[in-house]
Amino acid sequence: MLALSEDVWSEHPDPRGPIVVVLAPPSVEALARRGIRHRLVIDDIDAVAAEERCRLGRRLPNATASDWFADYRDVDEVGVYMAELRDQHPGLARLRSLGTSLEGQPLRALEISRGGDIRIVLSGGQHAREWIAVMVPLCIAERLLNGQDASPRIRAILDSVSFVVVPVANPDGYRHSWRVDRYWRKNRRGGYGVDLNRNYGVAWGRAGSSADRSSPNYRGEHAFSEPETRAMRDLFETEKVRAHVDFHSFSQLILYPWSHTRDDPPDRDEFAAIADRMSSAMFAPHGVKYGIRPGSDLTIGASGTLGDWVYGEHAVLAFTIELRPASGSGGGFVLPPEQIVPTCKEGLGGVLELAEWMIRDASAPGAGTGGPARD
Ligand code: 0X9
Ligand code: ZN
Repeated sequence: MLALSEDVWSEHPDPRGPIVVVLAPPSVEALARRGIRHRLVIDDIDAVAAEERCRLGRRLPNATASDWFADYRDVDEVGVYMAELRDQHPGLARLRSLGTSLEGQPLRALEISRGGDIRIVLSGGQHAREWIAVMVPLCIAERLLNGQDASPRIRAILDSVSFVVVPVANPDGYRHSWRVDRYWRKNRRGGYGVDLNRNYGVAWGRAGSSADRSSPNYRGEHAFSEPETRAMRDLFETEKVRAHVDFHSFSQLILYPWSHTRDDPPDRDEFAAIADRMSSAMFAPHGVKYGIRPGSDLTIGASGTLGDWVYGEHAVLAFTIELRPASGSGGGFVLPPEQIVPTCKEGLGGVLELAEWMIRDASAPGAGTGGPARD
């Protein structure tokens, strides 16, 4: 089955469940001939991308602040918007450069801090085509900054928690997915690209990653071979981070370590308890369900992921959130723009819940002595 497919779009939380794959028409016919059960969820992914492109072409330039999240934004627009947020909130927001991508683009982070010493990193866009995973962390940053006046809850969180938001962790791939290939996943190394979420140094090279450059899961020459993953490594190595959410799409899942092994992580119970709260908070705004799983539960494992590295190397509580849609029939990576703001509300709900958990955890008796995986 997998041999017929060029690209797995999403896995199923049940290892025996169906996966969403991209197939050329002759391969679809081959499936039928072999009697493999299947269902067509999107007839023509190129037509879907062309329709989106057409819409984006008609979009008015210079979106105003109030409609910025009405549609997707390219890497340059994201950079300008991050600078605007910084300018609107001097003293609270700071723009940082974490490094430079392979093609020379800045790896930008927006730091939101009133001095709170619990640090949470929110990242998105490791996978170029997952556009909603760029918009959501940025929109969460916007809500934290602009929502605090009206929200005592956000103010209380910002008293204790500092956020570092990296919405475009793969700027070259993201630019390529806007300009050339909507379904591009990796960075742009050598034109073939490295899957950044297989390039980290915990279990690098193991199952669920590929040594083949043409694979969507190509892991690179060695761990941290890519400037984009080295920049993230430096971020986690230079400051003590307590929790991390890496946004992806799609499948509506909250994943926690490990992805590379079925062994339970030392903090399994805490992960499951936090994820449970996050999932409820994400359900609250619109009744949309986000399932909870260790990453290794998915059909195919993954080795060398960012989440496994930050947890395994730095004991950071690491979640990977797969945003909307639930499945390929919801559009896959091409999520309708009307869903950006609702998906952001869900993401914000999850992140606020995580932040409050971390605050309670830090003030609990014995806090700081840590569990088995903490220093
Ligand atoms: O494969 C990935 O890197 C993530 N999924 S995505 O569809 N956004 O590419 C998930 C990583 C975690 N886990 C497993 N695949 N087990
Ligand atoms: Zn992804």
